[in-house]
Formats: sequence, structure tokens, C-alpha cells
Amino acid sequence: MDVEEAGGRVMDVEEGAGGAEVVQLLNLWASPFAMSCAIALNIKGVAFTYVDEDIPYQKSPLLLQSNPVYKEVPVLIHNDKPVSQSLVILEYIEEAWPPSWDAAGGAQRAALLPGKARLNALARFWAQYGNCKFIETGLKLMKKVGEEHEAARRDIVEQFFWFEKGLAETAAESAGGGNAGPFFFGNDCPCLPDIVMASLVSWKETYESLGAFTFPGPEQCPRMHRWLSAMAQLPAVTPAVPDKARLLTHCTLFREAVIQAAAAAKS
Ligand SMILES: N[C@@H](CCC(=O)N[C@@H](CS)C(=O)NCC(=O)O)C(=O)O
Repeated sequence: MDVEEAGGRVMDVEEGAGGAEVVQLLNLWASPFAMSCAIALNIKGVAFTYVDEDIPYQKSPLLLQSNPVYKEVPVLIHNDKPVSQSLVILEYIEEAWPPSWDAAGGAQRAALLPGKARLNALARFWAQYGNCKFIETGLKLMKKVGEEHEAARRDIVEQFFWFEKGLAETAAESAGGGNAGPFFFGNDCPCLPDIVMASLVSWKETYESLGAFTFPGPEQCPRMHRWLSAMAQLPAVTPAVPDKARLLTHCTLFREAVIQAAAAAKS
């Protein structure tokens, strides 16, 4: 199947057996990286099935075959062809299911990027910051002990403030600062950095509990708190993020095991 993109390039997206597209997401229910891919597929209206992995305990042959380099989820398998690394997957989703508009200019299929080179670069910058800094720091609150855990507690608060600034600055650059929506670029619809950070809807309290700290409140970070409540209500987000209590219990138990293992290694 050839898919005509908005910009006129033609992408070759092969069909699955019988002509239907087959889209699978190799997943770990608690993974913030996998959540972002599910949210992007939901935003695009792409039907997919989850294939749940038991990470880190048991990795299926399908995962090991489809992501032999990293052996991590998420992996998107589109008509038998795997794509891995969540940022790469998000860009792939944008290309494979490109934005489209109706005659009145309304979005039929949403765009994950703002569409202009400068704004696309900003979107990718904040998406990468979310993926490689914020989420990685958050996971250290669960996996690390001692000085590394202390550093993660400090870093994640600083990173939260950077997102407050990022929301303000991208809104100011977009449409001459005229956009007043809750998401990046002052938009009413989420784009790449919003999608990368969306797991915070379910992870916020878990990060706070794992690190024994509290994120800055609405008086210090009004944009982030507005962003969080808007994100939590999106129909594309709610089915893709786990129950907060289940997540907290799972991560607390995982952390207890990490602390015990570290203590045993010392003695
Ligand atoms: N940079 C990767 C990170 C993916 C990642 O860390 N996935 C974790 C689950 S949250 C995983 O599969 N880890 C494998 C393991 O623990 O062995 C991405 O953005 O996709």
C-alpha cells in the first residue's frame, strides 16, 4: 500500500495478510516508554493489540527476535516489521499514518509534529528531554540507591521546572504567542513532547513516593499542573495509562527488592 503524505512524498507501507494492517505493541504495562507509543496510536486512531512482556524476568522469543540490539520494550510490529526505541516509534507512527485534514481544514488524523522546521526541532528537543532525562531520572528513583538515588531526587524536580519553562517558551514561539491551549506550543491537541511525558499522569505520585519528595505545586508550576489535568482527561490517554494504585504497589515492591539486594551486597 502506498500512503501519500501531506508533503507529497510517497511512503511504502506494506499490508499484512489479507490486505489489513496488523499492528502489535510489545509492551510492559508499567512502562512509560510503551505508554507513549500506545497514546500516539490512539491519537492517530490506529487499531493495535498489546503483546505483554514479563520484564525484566522473562523476555519472549518474539521480543528477542524483534529487538535483538536492546532487548527492551516497546517494540512496534507493523505488518511483521519491527521498530524499536520509543522516540523512533513515535516518528514512525507520524510517517506511517500521516496527518490529514478535511475540506474545512479540520484535522481528520492529528499531527504529532507542529509542521514547521523550527517548531518541529523544538518538539523533538523536548520529547528527547522527556525520554532521556525526565523518565530515565524517574526510573532511577525506583532502581538506584545511595548517592545516585539522592541525585535523581534533586534532578527530577529541576527537570519539572524545565518543562514549565518549555511549555511557556514553545507557546510564546508558536502563532506569535497567541495560542492559549494547555499543551506544548499552546496547542489544544498533544504533540510529540506531550505524548512522551503523558505517563506522568499515572507516574507522578509513584515518583514522589519512591523519592520521598513532592513536585512543585500549581503556584510554582501553573503550566505543568494545567498540562497534567488536561492530559489526564484525553480519551487517547486514559486507556493507555495504568491505575495509579496498582503502579504504586508494583513499584514499591520492586524498590524494596532493590534495597534488599543492595544491603545484601554490602554485607
Ligand atoms: N530508550 C528506550 C527505553 C526502553 C526501556 O528502558 N524499556 C524497559 C522497560 S520500561 C525495558 O524493556 N527494559 C528491559 C530490561 O529491563 O531488561 C525507549 O525509549 O524505548
